[in-house]
Amino acid sequence: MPTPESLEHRVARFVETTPVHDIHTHLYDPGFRSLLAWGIDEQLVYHYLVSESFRQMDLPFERFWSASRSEQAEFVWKALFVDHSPVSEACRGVLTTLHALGLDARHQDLPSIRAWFAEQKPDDFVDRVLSLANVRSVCMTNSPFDDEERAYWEARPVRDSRFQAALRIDPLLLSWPESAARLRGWGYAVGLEPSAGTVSEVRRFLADWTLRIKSRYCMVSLPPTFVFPSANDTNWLIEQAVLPHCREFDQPFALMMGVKRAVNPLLRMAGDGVGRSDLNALQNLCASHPENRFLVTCLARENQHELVVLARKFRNLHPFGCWWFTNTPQLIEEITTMRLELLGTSFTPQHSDARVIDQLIYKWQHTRAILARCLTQKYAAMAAAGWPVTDAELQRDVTELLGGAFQKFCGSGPQ
Ligand code: RAT
Ligand code: ZN
Repeated sequence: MPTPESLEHRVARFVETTPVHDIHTHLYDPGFRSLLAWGIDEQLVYHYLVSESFRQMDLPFERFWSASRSEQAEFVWKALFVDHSPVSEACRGVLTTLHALGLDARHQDLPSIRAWFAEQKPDDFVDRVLSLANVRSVCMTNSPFDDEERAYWEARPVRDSRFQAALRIDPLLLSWPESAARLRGWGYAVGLEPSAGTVSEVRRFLADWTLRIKSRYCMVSLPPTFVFPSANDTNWLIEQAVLPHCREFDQPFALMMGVKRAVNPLLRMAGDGVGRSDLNALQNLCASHPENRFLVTCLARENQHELVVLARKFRNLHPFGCWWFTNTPQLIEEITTMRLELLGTSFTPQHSDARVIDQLIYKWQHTRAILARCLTQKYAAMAAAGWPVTDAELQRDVTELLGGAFQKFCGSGPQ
């Protein structure tokens, strides 16, 4: 008689074999050649690692920033992998990724790892990574305010359906006077004040880009100082332009709350920090706009419990991901368990935030292991109370958690 498979093993099997829809990344459609980052040097200059490496080297900031990308990668490699043990989550990510690709980071030096990557064909590599990470599709972060990216969209690219678009509008909502000038330059007749004409032109801009890129949702990251309602540009733009736009296109509005940009400008894009958000703003948004849907992640650990409690009160609120500084094993486990205990399966536990396609491998391998552990505990507790989970139920739950609940929450959208 074969021994029955343990619950732990069964849950891990479903979590590993169910493809994920990754709902927020900074990856690009492989057709956007210069924008799609891959390879060991890109992994090493990931800003998560850059900020850690400055703690372990004396190098002046300017010396690092004036170095070539490959020299920067060498600085990081030496500081974090050679001179010290690669203990941190971002360092471990490089190890997991190289290991999964069949490379022995311990016994190969950086030049030989580079030589291996140099032999890969980009398109084949993308396929291999998606398959190793068991990722079905990813949402990109697409900004009309990024000149290099805008040029690709204006050339009407042939799309790879695995790479879905999300319209990122931070400059529109957070730097209105400058963005208004850019909109005028692109032919939208906006003024600085929220007149009916300006609002309708902002909506025309949002509609044009939603249709051009076939966006699934609109997205912004917000500082801890965000309040709603309030008499400022961010508020009238959200209330009069973004929310009506989302209703018209039957799409959620995604808010990433709690980032303090450029806490240390010497670190450039590695210099952002975290602050506790005032979730009264989110409560007010959800309560005053029940016909809108909000996808929300919070950067501060201190906001996680309040976010989950709010989601119990508002079904138009869908928590997602363990974002950036909360994407560490201990916090993922804490946050995911809390969400399961208070929301069941009606949330999306994780997004990868990958900037380098290779990172999909480690982000999902690490998250899957924790998700399986959290779920096993919950199913064991259910079994102890007389409700052993069936395979069909397990598959349904895992599918929901790995993107299915998000897809339902998104609605059909414009496609
Ligand atoms: O996690 C990150 O890579 C951050 O730099 C941010 O990009 C953040 O995820 C964001 O989308 O603003
Ligand atoms: Zn991001």
